[in-house]
Amino acid sequence: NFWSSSPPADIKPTINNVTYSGNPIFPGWYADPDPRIFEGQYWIYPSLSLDYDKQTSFDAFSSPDLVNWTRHARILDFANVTWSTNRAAWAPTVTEKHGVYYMYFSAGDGAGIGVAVSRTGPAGPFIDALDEPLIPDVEMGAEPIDPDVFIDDDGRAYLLWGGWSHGLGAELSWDMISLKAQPVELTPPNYVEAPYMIKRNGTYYYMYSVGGWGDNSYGVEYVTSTTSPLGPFTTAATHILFPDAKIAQGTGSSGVLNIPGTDDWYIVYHRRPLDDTAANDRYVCIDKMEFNPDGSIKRINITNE
Ligand code: FUB
Repeated sequence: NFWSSSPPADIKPTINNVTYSGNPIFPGWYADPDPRIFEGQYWIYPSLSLDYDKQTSFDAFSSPDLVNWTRHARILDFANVTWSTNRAAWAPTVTEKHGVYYMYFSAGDGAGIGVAVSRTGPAGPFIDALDEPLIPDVEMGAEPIDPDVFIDDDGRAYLLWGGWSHGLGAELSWDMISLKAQPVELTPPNYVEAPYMIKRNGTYYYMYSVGGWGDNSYGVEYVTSTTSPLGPFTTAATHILFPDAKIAQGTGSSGVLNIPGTDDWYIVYHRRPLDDTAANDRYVCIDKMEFNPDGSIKRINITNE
C-alpha cells in the first residue's frame, strides 16, 4: 500500500501500478512536486512525504496525458549521497541540457542542496555529481532547501532556493554543477519557502509558499519581473492558492506546467486532507491556472477532479 495510514474519505481509492486520475493525481503521500516536460511526457518529481528518517530517496511520475501516471521508484537513492545524512530528501527539481538531466535536491534538513546527474533519461538513475553539496550553507538567513531550476529563453540557467523565510537565487555555470556568481537575496513579501519560476510573454513569475507549514494559512503567492529571473521584482505580492474548507488544507509548494503550443497552464501542488493533522499526510494535485488579460494570475479554484 502506498499510503502510510488509511486514506481519508475525500481521497479516491488507491491503485498501486498506476492508472489514476482526479486529485490526488497519483496515490501516496508525496509533497513538493516539481512538474516538467521531457521527451514528450509530463514528469513530476516530488518528495516522499514520510518521517524525515524514512525520506531516503526520490520517486518520479511520468504521464503522456496528465491522467495516466507511471511511478519510477528510487531515481536517486540517498544511500549513495555521502553527505546527505541519509534523511530528509526534499524538493527535487530537474532540468535537461544537451541530453543530460540535472537534479537539484535538498538533503538532511539543512545538510545542503546537491546536484545529481542522469545520462540515461529523466527517470534516472541520478548519481550525485559532486560528492558534496553545491549549496552547503545557510546564507543570508536562508536554509539550503527547496531548490528550483529555471532555464531562460537565452539558455542561461538559474537556481532559486531557500527556507526559513529567505529566498535566494544565483546563475548556474555552463557545467550546471557550479554557480557562476554569488547568490543574491530575493526574499519577496511573505516568502516562506518553495520557489518556482515561470516565464510568460516576457514576464518572470517568481512563485513561492507563504504562511504556516501545512496549516490553513499555507498558500502560494507570486511577484513578477520584466528584467531577469533574479529581479528586480514587484514589491507587492499576489496570493493565488488558498485552502478550501470543503476540499483540503495546507495548499502549497507549487510548480507549473504549460501545455506545449498552447496558453493552457496548470498548477501542481501538494495539500493535506481536511481534518488531518499528521504533518506528512500530503498528496499531489493539479488544477487549472489562468491569467487575466493584464498578465496577472487568477485565484486558483482547487478541485477534486
Ligand atoms: O517536504 C519537506 C519540506 O516541507 C519542504 O522542503 C518544504 O517546502 C515543505 O513543504
